[in-house]
Amino acid sequence: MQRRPAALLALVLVVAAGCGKGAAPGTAAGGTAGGSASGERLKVVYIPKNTGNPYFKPVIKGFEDACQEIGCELTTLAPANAEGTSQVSIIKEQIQRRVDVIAISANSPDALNQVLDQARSRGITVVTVDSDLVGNESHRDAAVLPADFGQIGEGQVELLGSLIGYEGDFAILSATPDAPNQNAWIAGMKETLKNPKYAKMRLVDTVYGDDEPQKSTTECEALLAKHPNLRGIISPTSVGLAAGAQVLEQSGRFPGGPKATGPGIQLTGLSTPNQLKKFVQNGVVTSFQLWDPYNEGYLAAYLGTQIHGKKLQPKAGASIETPKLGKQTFSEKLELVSGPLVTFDKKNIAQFDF
Ligand code: RAM
Repeated sequence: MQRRPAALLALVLVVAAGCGKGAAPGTAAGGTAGGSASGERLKVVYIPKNTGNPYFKPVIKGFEDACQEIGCELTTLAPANAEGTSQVSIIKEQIQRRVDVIAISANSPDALNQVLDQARSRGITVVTVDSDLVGNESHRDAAVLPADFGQIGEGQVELLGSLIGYEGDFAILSATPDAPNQNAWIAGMKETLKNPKYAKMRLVDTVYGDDEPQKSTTECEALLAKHPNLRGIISPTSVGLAAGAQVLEQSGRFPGGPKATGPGIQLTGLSTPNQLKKFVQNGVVTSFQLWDPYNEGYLAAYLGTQIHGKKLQPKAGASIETPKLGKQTFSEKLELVSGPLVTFDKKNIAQFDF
């Protein structure tokens, strides 16, 4: 996992501030290795899930750095919300613009199939990043995932289990109901719960904050009101976990908190260290997990441009090598894993800045 200096982080914020639907393209200059046959630099567009989510800033920074190294031209455009069809019109515009590579963190496992097929029939390379077309993988060329999707769900259940003594009611505060990555991780959690080790943990509710801070806050407050015996919450979304931590702090029901019943409620999930630092340091959240989102963007830029330039043909067992991340090998579903999954707690969180 990389620890990037504060100066670089500030640059991310400046560049990302200009990103959004209709915003001026963020263009990274560089060498010529990513040039098309005609000698022009390859045009890469990255489409995150939505604007205003700090998670995507380091992903974008990874794309920018890779495009500097490769010599491709990068544009980032995101819809205002993470609803299932919100990315369709952006993809259509990018087909018109004749980009070479579309990299996308998908908001739906299937609503994009048709428009992505259209893009590919025009010679555009399509790679997914962070959120894949789960079950519809044939509509993209390849994917970058942060970790094996099954393992993320398993890791989350094990982490919560270790925090609550493997016993008690818990709920999930997710992103949107369609989110392909969260849904795959939740499926992994449910599978894991079948293991006798977790027989005394009971999933009592799953709610959706839509990766919006306000909706996530309201949904988390409702969970606390509805389930007085709740021992834990897993929020496998950076937006949900940050909002949930705020709610739990205000409720006083965190472990050792003024309104805690017994051992209190353990809130965990996936979020960025910078969003959670304060809550780990003041004891509202004990531990949570993530990977470095930077690696996803960095690897995806190499993946998309190498496929487009016919330097790489994705197939199971084949591999790609990048200057910063070394060698990675494709899975059966043509996924690359940028990883690693890291657990953050009071002991290590100060070391991370993203
Ligand atoms: C949110 C998004 C993203 C996910 C992280 C953990 O920012 O839903 O796709 O990877 O959480």
